[in-house]
Amino acid sequence: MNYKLNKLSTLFLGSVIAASTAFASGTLEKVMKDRGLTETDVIRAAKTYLPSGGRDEFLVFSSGGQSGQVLVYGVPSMKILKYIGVFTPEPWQGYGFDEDSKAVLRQGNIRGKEINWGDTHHPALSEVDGKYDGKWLAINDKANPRVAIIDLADFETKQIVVNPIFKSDHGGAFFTQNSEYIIEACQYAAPYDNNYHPIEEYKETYRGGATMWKFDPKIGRIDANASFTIEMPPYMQDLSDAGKGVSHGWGFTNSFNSEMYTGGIEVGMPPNEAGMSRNDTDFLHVYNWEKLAEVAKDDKNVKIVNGHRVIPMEVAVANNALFLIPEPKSPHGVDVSPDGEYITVCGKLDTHASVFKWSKIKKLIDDKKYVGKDPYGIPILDMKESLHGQVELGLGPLHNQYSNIDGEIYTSMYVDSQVVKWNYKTLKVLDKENVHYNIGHLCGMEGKSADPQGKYIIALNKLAIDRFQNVGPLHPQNHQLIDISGKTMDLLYDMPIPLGEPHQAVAIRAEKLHPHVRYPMGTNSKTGKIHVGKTLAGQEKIVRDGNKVTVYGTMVRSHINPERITVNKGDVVTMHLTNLERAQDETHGFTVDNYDVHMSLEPGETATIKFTADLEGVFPYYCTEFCSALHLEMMGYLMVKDPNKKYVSAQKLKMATMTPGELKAEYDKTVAVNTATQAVINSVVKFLKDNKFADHKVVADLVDDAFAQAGQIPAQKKLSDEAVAAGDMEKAILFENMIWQLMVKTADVGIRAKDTLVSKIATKQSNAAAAGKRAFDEGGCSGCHVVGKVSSGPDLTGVLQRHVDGEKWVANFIKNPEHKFDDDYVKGMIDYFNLKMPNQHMTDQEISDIIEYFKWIDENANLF
Ligand code: RUQ
Ligand code: CUA
Repeated sequence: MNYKLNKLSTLFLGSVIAASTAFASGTLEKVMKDRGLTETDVIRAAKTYLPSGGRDEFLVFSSGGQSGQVLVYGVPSMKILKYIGVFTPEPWQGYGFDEDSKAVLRQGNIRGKEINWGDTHHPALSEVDGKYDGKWLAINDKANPRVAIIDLADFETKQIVVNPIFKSDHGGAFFTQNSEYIIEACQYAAPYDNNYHPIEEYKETYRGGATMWKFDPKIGRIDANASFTIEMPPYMQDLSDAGKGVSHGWGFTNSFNSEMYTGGIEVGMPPNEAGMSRNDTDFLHVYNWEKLAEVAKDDKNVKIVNGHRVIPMEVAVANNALFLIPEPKSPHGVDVSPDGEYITVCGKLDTHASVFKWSKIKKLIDDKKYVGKDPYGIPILDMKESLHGQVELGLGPLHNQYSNIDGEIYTSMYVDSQVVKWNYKTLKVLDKENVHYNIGHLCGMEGKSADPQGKYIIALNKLAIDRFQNVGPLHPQNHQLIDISGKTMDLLYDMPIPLGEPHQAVAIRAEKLHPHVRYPMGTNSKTGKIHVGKTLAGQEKIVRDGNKVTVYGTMVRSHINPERITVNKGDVVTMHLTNLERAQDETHGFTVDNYDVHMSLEPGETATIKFTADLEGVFPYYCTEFCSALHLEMMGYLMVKDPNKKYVSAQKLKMATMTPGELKAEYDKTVAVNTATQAVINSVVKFLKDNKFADHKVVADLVDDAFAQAGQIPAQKKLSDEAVAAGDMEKAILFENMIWQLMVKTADVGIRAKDTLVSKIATKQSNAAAAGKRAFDEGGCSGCHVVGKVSSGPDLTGVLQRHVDGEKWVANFIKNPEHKFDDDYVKGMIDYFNLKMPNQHMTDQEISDIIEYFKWIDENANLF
């Protein structure tokens, strides 16, 4: 009865699928017509489409703005791949919810104050000779002046450094060309010390500056003690860039309040916006950080503020290492060309881009040719004599990126909502593309490195307005992908960013990144060292010391060891857990209900949670990743009892037990199932060996994973046999069940290995055969037919040979099955399977493709 019901529902389901896929499948023209797409739409779609399982050419690291995170997505598909917790707790990854990541997040405390958010602005990739090496990512927090370092070996935040003297920053992070230093320039000038200074003393006691964080590219950490700040006037320093090539060793930082205006609407003064943009020009700061790094080493040259080395302006000036050049007012971006010779400044209140030339600046410096000094005694160079030229671009130019074509530069126009392509050498405007709306930064492919890759520009738009479905008054941000490979730009794709306001994003060729998929067993991923809580299978234990309870536990599919923890109310509980998995992507998460703790354990990782068990009661703990078919069983109990309370033990319920005969029967049944499962595993292993799996690295890795599971079986078998010998059949059954679990896991990975191997060694499918496979799967055929196996319908391997003029016979049968229901062969099948082949209403094209697919199956029949 059940069997028949099953068949019926399959048949029913098959026809439903057939009906709905009649729309889903079809020719390109039909899809275009149904969806109202133009040919241009389809070309743009094809340029960004990434087939399932495909890989993007570039990865983008985008600031997550007010989320305090970094997000990672692919280009050209614009598929989001990851959010990295940086300045903000990130629950999924346990960032800020386990002790090890808290240790990183809390490095960002300011004067003892916990800070749980950040305003991330500018990510930067580490460089060698000005080119990205794919090793480290730095990003700044404007709100709480900090810089964080992310390791691209695992995309985790490893370090946060607080700027000890700034009260905000903006012009960071920027790596120098061999990652010697990371520049972090101030934004809103403030006193360096932590004392009160009235605003009337702004010019005397408020300061800007540029901090040069010493970076060690080998270990990927900032050395705060070897870092220093170049004191600068309170001009509100803005974006910065490090020189490269010919200008290597120098830094460039804009400013927007050389007026040193301090507002005061509440006392009847014009607002900041009026006073801070009064002058026609502000100052580009030009400084020789390489020389100042030497200067800073001598205690005589620095003053120590909050434990940090500061080079006073007069020392920098005396060493010929700090200069100012007037630049059009209220500028924003300053971007050094790939060769380091041209420095383009865009003033958001000026319609021009100004291109400064390094060789001209350098000559003025060498000749000591100044046009004057600012109130702080810093020499000023002549703007005209420093300029290569200016170009009228439009309203609100902000930022620049470079392409692989010499002289080609792309500028974002905030007010005009455009990207302008022009040439900074010939100073000619080449093309303009509208974006939607109010673009801030733009991101070229390695577009600010010494080796820009061209191809695409991403517009990081501030407003989306009408571009997406309305999701309430707070709209997503909008990243728009633009194809720049042609003579004119072409806007391809909109991606909503629902996380915060990204400022800058940086893109790198994906092949430069080599992140690992597992850690050496017992690694603390935050330090890269072996974790003090590393625990291997068999070493699990609970250690008590007064009111301190320390758990050394493990997680592996599909159990947590230990499964019961009893503590007293008020105990401080520390749990170290190690994920024993070696298999790729077998993460286990862990939480104890009600205790606000969570961690994510990647294969090989050890991490720690800590809490005071201040609530009495029973608290399940469990694995938070759906890691296997028995994930729900991956749990245990924390029981917290009050030592001052008397607990009356509950009446013991006498559970009904099985007779010895029943137990023996269940044991035999379980063993029989295991024997049968082992036979399946053996057949897979034989297939893998026969087809030389070791020749394919991905397959060999999967086979390793499978054997890691299978390797645990003998130990369980031994325990089972011991239980039988001791007459404890109940226990023996449980161990046999455990063996079955291990077998299922082995088979699961083994079959994955087999499928992967088949895809490696099968002959390549023609386009028609691939289309046929799609039609076969989507059209509902696969509901009853499994290739290589008799299932609810016959195996179709060799079907074309089963009939005279087989191709035609099969085609006719698919097109019109009812006509053959009286055919003797078909009749026999209907009786045998107790179902009739339904008419799936395939088109002639689909039928002929399916026949091609059948031919491909026959060519590879040995693999199914
Ligand atoms: S800056 S666009 Cu940090 Cu332009 Cu925001
Ligand atoms: Cu481990 Cu779910």
